[in-house]
Amino acid sequence: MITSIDSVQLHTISLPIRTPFTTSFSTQTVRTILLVELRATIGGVSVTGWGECVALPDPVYSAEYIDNAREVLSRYLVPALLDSQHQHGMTAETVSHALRHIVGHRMAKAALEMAVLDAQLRASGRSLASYLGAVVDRVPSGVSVGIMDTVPELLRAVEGYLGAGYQRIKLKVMPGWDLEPVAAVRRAFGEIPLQVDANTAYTLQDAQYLRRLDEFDLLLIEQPLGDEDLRQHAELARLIATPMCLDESIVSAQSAADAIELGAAAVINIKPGRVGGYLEARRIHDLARAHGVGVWCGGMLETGLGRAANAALAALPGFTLTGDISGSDRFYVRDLTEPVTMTDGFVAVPSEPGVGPVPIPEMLADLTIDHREVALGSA
Ligand code: NPG
Repeated sequence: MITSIDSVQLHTISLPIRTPFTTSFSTQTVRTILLVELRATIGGVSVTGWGECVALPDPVYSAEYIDNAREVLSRYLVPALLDSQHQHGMTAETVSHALRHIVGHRMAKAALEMAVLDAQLRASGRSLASYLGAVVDRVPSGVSVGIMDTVPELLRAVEGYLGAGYQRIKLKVMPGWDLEPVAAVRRAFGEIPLQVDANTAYTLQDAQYLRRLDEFDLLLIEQPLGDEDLRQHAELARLIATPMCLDESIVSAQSAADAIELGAAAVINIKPGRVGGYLEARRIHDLARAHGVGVWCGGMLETGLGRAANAALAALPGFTLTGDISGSDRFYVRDLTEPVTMTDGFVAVPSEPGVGPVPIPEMLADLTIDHREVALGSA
């Protein structure tokens, strides 16, 4: 039980990305990230917990964006947490309940829950992997490859990742960049584990066109249609042979249950930030496993903090597909934390107390573009 929350600070950092990363919705050259640093007293000991918010600077992947996450944390979520803490006491497991009257804002809520969970795990000397129920000490590493200007450029990038040891390639696709790059990668690299991600770029009218992807024997097609198009994904899944995977559409265990029941998802990409935190992520894992639906852990270009935490989640038994958990150096020359490394195609599951490695103070200072302390008032 947490005795008191003593301070909450919000850091916004800007981390340069090695080479521009293009998806169907944007091109990223820097990753701007909001971090939550929460100091709490637990069992008479002062501990600091860190949370990473996966929201992007603009509302192009989901409705949330960084400025709004900062605002909702300061104005609503942190005050609600304090209130609940004073009235009922608090643990990481009660955070989502304490915040439930605030609608949506799952990425902001996830960051706050992650910071509380980190503090709690550090106070008890426990790793996230042990807390969640990890069954392996390393997870296979896949890589997400952005949309490029030319096919030869794409082939060079894929060759480099395969040479580095990545076990699965995910190609970002969109209208105008789909059949040709997929065919070229299949032709050049043979039977490698390959999948595609459309980030909502198609409509159901494209069904016959998307069917042409079937001949490439892909592991799955991820989120071809809009985030609210559950029924249409189910329809599309009946028209194509490539297994249907959902990302943006799955925001909770409820939406996962609906998608499974409707036949809209043969596979689910679980991103803890998107679904409101690691605890909801585990619920979705449990639900999917009970229904024989495979899951894998997605990525949002996290720093080492969220990346290591994702590796812990991906070590649960239902994560039967290779996730987007690449080494820090896939995106960053220098990470905020000690880097997460990919060795022989695997990323180690951290066993240290807490959710992941803490920010390196000098790196945090160098990368910070905004810092504010949330006024805790007299509540
Ligand atoms: O390895 O962290 C990673 C990136 C994986 O492609 C990836 N993420 O839609 O899944 C996605 C995509 C993404 C990136 C989404 C950034 C939103 C922001």
